[in-house]
Parts: sequence; structure tokens; C-alpha cells
Amino acid sequence: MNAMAGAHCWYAETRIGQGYGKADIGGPFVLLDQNGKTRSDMDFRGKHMFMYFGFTYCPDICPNEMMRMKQILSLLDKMHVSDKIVPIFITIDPERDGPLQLKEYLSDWDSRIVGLTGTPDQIKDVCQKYRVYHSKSTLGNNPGDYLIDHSILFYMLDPQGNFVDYFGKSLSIEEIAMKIFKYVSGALTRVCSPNSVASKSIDHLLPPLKEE
Ligand SMILES: [Cu+2]
Repeated sequence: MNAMAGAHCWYAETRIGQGYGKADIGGPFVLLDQNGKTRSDMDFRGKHMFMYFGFTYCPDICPNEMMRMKQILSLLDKMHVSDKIVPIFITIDPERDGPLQLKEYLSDWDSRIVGLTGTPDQIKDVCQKYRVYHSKSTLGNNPGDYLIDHSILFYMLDPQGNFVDYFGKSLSIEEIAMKIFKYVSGALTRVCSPNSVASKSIDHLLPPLKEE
């Protein structure tokens, strides 16, 4: 089967920017890493960004996804391509996830993962650019006691910072690692779903685009 035949590139349909070739997802950011160093998306040019948005106080979803990220990284090690990507964890909880908190959390998973945080406005901005759904729900009377419901996706960007693909929960770590391998080796260049499932599956995971 030719996977590209009749392929459905979902981001081509969801127009937010103007002009051809401009991805709907992604964009510049300037944040702080887990060592307190200012990092921008430009720092990662030349490598594929492999990103996840979550929060360190997440009781179950994020630990599960971080375990997957760690396992994917070790599969990429075995494929000898892990140096072609930079794994990134961006917090959606800037109030609680400062650099130190991120450092402690990420050292439990994989020290190669770049943790990023920022001011609430900076995080809001990057979440909008990557269309990350997140919604806070308080647990009790203490305002610091809350959970955040959020989208569960890995994002893949190319070495120029253009969005190329996302990987949801339905994909196994082996499938994700194989896709990443294909992207970094040039066998795949952008997201196209051979069965048009992608456009449907991501639309209810992401907040609606604002037509502005
Ligand atoms: Cu989470």
C-alpha cells in the first residue's frame, strides 16, 4: 500500500497562519530550563524537537507519558538516532513547576530531557502556539491544591522548528520510535495520515482554532 496515496494532511486543513508551508502548530518561545538558563526554540535548531506538555504534580498521566518518553529515548539509543532529537518537557503548571522542581522531576526520568518553565503568560503563550488543551480544577479550599486536565500528546518538530507530527496515546512506544526514526533519517517529512484518522483524532484533543 502506498501510504502517501490519498493521504490526508490534517494541518493543511486547519488554517491559522497565512501562506503555504506554515505549520498551524508551533512557534517561537523563550523559557527557562531546569538549570535556570534562558532557552529559546532557536537553541534547538539542527535537531528534531520531541516535546511533551505536562506538569510534575500530575498523579498518573504524566508519569505514564514520561515513562513512555524514557522508553522511546532508549529505543532511539538502540537505533543510534537519539543524538538527532532533543526531548523537551514544557510545564503547563508554571506556578508550581519552577526550574528546581523540574530538575528534580526530570532527573528521575532521563537527564537528557530539557525541562522548560516560565511566567504564566509565557506558558499560556506557548500552550496556545502548540494548541495544548489544559484546564485547572481545584481539589479543596487550598488554592494551591489543584489538578490540571490536559491533552496527552508528543509533538515532533523538524530541525528548522516546523511542526511535523504528533503522537497520541494510541501509538505504542515502538511505533513512535519508528516514526521518529523515519523522520530523522528523512524517510518521512511531514504528517500525513494514510487513513484520514489523524484529522479526526486530533480535533477533539486540541482546542478550537481562533479565526483571527
Ligand atoms: Cu499530566
